[in-house]
Amino acid sequence: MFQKILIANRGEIALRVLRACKELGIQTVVVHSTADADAMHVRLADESVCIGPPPSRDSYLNIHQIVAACEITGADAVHPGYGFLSENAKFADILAAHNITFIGPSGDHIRIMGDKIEAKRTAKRLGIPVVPGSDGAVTDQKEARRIAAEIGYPVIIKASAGGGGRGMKVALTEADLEIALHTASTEAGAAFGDDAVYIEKYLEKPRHIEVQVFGDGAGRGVHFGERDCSLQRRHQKVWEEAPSPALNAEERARIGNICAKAIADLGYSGAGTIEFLYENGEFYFIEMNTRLQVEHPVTEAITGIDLVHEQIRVASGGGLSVRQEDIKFNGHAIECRINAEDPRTFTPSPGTITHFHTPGGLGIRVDSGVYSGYKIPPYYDSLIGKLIVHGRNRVECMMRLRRALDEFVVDGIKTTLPLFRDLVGNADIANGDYDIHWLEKYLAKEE
Ligand code: MV4
Repeated sequence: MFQKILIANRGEIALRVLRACKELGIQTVVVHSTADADAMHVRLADESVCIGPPPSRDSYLNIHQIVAACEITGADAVHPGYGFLSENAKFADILAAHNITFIGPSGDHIRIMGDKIEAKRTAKRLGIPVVPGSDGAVTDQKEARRIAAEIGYPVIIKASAGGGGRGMKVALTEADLEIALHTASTEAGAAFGDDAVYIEKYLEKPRHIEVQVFGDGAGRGVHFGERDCSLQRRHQKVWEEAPSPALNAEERARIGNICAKAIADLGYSGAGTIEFLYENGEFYFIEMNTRLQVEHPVTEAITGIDLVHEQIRVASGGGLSVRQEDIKFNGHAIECRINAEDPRTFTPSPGTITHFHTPGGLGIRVDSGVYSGYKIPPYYDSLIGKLIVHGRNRVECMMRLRRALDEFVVDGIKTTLPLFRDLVGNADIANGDYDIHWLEKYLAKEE
């Protein structure tokens, strides 16, 4: 087991990882920018190292500073959290070259999944169902027309270096295809330095369902069920839940087992998320994330398993603590992302939190890095906390969520809490009847 882990992140996830380290009796080092000297994770860590000025590129993304902080403190492993360097293959490789363990998959697996064409090719080879489309990059207009005619319109053009909704163009008919292909490719070249694009059938009203997987790096793979993350705005998830209201136990087991086997065959190590679009009873792979995700607590709530403990165990060579048959699904969980933002326009609202009171009671978890009197710096993501509610079933979960939202107090700044108070009373949400476009349509109506 590791002696000392360096946490290369900030905010609620830095605290989340710190808690897991404490439970496992591992010493903690955090790195922080000058803007985060007063942050909770800095106060609670055994050691802290200031690695630079506020802009992320000079601090949380500065690989050399982070490696130096490891050398100075004698950390033997790095947990990257999510965002920042968590899916940076070069960072994983550099740490390995310094004999520091990256708590995550190999640089090669990160690289494969970062290239969306290569990721899709790999998924297909491993037996994961993918969206019908081009087999690799498309450059030629004639070839694009042939593929689009074959799969049928509408089609979507995606950047291979994109992902998470960046660099996509929809072509409703052949008349749109030439411009869509040209713009997608030009924009991808400018944004990512890689103009490779591919074509897929455009699914019009899917849900976003993702499967939590883990590999032990030695040929074993398991799944921890799915999360439904369809409620999002501009590719930012707002509300996530597990299990998906759209799936039954057979569908869950079928897609879960396909994913677990794929992870085993890939020889993958650590936590991963396989993202699907789900429409008319079918799953279509879109991307794989090679990190722990923001919404991992809903999976923890319904399985009772600490996924950060598992990441640390696997990275240290101790293997997974569970076999597939040990993973049982219990009840329902919902996560609301509390952002320091206007609840209608989502404009960031940094500033001082004058009063912070979190809900409690059975089935309530709040993961947050803030406190009363804390001043939110304007330089980073606006996520200040997550409310995760568990119940024996979805109805109980929703009742408890409504109650928890009533107890939550965040004064001094605007937050997305009022949005959740509206959503929890909405009939479509109560019925689990929503797709990836539901929230944006709802927000447009409310204006
Ligand atoms: C799609 C799609 C429809 N058809 N691919 C957006 C994020 C990126 N991960 C993939 N995305 C989409 N890919 C096909 N073939 C619709 C989206 C999409 C979306 C997906 C998940 C959650 C929210 C979304 C919002 C708009 C579009």
